[in-house]
Amino acid sequence: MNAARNVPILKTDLLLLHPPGTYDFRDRRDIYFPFLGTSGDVPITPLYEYFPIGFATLKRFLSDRDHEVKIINVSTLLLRYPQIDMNALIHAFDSLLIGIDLHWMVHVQGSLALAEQIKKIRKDIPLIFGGISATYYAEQLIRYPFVDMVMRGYDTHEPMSCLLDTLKQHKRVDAIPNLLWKSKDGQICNNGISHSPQIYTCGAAWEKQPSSLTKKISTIREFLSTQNVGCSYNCGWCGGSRDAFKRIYKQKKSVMRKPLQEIEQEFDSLKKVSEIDKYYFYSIGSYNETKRRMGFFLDKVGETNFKSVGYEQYHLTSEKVLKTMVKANMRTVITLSPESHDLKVAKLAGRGVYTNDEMEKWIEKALNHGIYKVDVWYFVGMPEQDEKSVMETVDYCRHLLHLFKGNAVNPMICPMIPFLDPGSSFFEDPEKYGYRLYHKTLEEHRFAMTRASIINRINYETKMLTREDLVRVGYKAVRRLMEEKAAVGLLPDSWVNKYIGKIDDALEFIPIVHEADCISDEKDRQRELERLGDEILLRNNSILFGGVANQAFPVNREIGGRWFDEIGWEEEVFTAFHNNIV
Ligand code: B12
Repeated sequence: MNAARNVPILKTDLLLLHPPGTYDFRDRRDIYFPFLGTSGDVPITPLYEYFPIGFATLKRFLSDRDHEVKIINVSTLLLRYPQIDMNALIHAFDSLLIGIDLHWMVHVQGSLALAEQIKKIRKDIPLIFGGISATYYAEQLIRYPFVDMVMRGYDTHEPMSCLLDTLKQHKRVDAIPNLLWKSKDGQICNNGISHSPQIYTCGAAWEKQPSSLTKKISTIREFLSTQNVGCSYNCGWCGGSRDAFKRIYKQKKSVMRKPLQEIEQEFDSLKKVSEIDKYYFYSIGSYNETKRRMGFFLDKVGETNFKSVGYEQYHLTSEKVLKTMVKANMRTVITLSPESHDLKVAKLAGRGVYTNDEMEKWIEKALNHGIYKVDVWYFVGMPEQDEKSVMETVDYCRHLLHLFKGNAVNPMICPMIPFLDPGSSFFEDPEKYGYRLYHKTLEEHRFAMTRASIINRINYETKMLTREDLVRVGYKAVRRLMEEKAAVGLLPDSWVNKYIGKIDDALEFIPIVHEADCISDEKDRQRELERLGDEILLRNNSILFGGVANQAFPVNREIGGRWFDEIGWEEEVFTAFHNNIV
């Protein structure tokens, strides 16, 4: 094994890699990443650095069965240490198996390019893909020459354990459930999907945090929790909705729940995290929980001394539950996502279960009960939603800001870009819902993500909004909303002015890049993009670095120390060897 250029060998059984959305984004002069990540509420760059929470549960399940698991968040690593030679790292891998997630489709280019690069250097290590998009596109994915296996399913714990046992014993993999794999002579073999447990097997063990978390003091401290997988609700744009889940995983049931003892174990591990009182705890999917299970969950939240807790809610939470939430944590944040102020659009988006009036009355009650904050999310790209409707949503946000002065109610808006989720009902039957798809296959999506223009990367348009509109109207809406927030004093003028300046720059520069990217003659296109290269790079470097901002907190905070910032090696390796591995 070659300990290339001073990177210590990273020995483990399973090495899980989370790719950046675009590999290798550093020094790219031919892809423009405009300011304004497409994720509003979570603190990430346009590389989408969250890895699937399933990495954490896999690590726990497999470690308990004597399989060593290490995780590298390649995005985090390259953002924090831009000089790193990725090839040197790949040379230092020493694992039985490498796993790459293609959970979110936005990682399509990054995951495939990373796999290709690894295979060029390390033919000796088998490579497996997993995640929602990997399951949806499994048959297309396995055809790439550098992909050896795809593990399908929403719960891959047991099959992955069997696979590692089998690899350790040098046996054949033809009995591993859910596996799609290639034999040595390149034949594609399908083991079928027989492992579909009616529960979600396992929680994470949070007490063992990446070294950066315990050694660095970062301003972003959060944990995330899901008590189930799938969804009870059926939003047509969502690749994890009730129908999408059933379709993708071929299931009759649409929600699989974590056993209560697993939830309990997760909380026990959280209680052991040092300074847990400095962490925000983000609960997603508790809207899928039954009353009894939600009660159990809230008891556990109450026993754990988080700094603050956030719950995403589908309906307007009952007063009884609100009171219990506040009792469990004084700084409770509720996130509502009506998606549009217009009830007709909201209903078509799978929401619309309360009117604006009902929501306003509810917010008042919730705040009176001691709810600390209410975030209200709106979306751009929904059926029957035109530019006028989007701007009226912003007008409505303004109304909310004035009605609830102070910072307790924070409306936000986000364009649904770059992708309409593959596997969602709108994606499966676009015409029926007023959508048109530009990219359908895995390869079309991969190629799209290499396009210089964000407009060309988008995979859909609606009857009401073209791809250009989705970007322009989406950015304009965010811009106006930020102005409204400055006007009511929710955000400081200086932050907002800086933010708006960057949006304006993006709104000006996007059409320039788009025009160049649409030149049909390949040589002319490249020449024109090359001419813009310095300008593109300058802008990319201003967002792809070791800091991150979002709409909710529009000021850069340090990357590193988030629960998904695992980097495989000890942090010192990179600080110490930094100069040598350039
Ligand atoms: C919780 C959640 C989040 C959390 C993060 C969760 C996390 N880190 O895992 C937050 C809020 C941060 C989030 C963000 C985003 N999300 Co989200 N999210 C969800 C949600 C609600 C639940 C996911 C869940 O419960 N997973 C279950 C957990 C327990 O397991 P798991 O992580 O899936 O892992 C298991 C398997 O998938 C598999 N597996 C996964 N990866 C791998 C890799 C290998 C090698 C193997 C073997 C197995 C494997 O094995 C694991 C163990 O069993 C779903 C909706 C839904 N109902 O599914 C959307 C969903 C997954 N998100 C989605 C999207 C689009 C996003 C964003 C891109 C949105 C945006 N524009 O910003 C970002 C991406 C963030 C990033 N990567 O940086 C889409 C994905 C559609 C698609 N196919 O692309 C979904 C389906 C719905 C939606 N439209 O919002 N999300």
